[in-house]
Amino acid sequence: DPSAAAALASTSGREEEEGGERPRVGIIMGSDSDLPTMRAAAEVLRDFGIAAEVTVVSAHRTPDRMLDYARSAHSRGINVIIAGAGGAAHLPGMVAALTPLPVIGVPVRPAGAHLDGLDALLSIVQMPRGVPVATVAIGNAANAGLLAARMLAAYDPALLQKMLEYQEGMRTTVLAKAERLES
Ligand code: RP5
Repeated sequence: DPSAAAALASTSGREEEEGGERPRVGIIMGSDSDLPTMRAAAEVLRDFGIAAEVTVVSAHRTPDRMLDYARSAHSRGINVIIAGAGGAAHLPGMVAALTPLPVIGVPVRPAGAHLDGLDALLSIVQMPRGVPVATVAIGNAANAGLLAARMLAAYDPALLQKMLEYQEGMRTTVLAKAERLES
């Protein structure tokens, strides 16, 4: 899909331009067709001011690239990897096998998929003991971004403060809605 590919290039370019910082989160996906889902993770991280890189790495179609990416991520300064894939979603688990970094898996529901993303969810969540992948709900890349932000915030007081403010924002939004409903 050429438009998704263009969006992918501009997302990763923008991240580099904006902060000029080295990326701390690697957002990877099995195909550019996963971008409409995975974009939410990049947006959350941008809102928290966390530099991220975005690219396509396929366990099945580019296995050598997956090996290189996963083995080198920690020495390049990446702290957390978010990996999304649909169908036989082996990318997050294989990357977790190859890196010491925390890996967050996003089950993607490809357009027109027969199993509605359940195949990807089960492929990602059922990891054997010793090789953890933190799996979010089908299609919920925003939560993957938030989880990565929380991991980094645990060691970063300024980021922790932003997370508290984000939570407070949710609380006040919900309370305002409840009040409107009750009135
Ligand atoms: C998976 O196959 C990808 O992660 C994607 O969700 C799915 C379909 O890929 P395309 O055929 O659209 O490239 O590997």
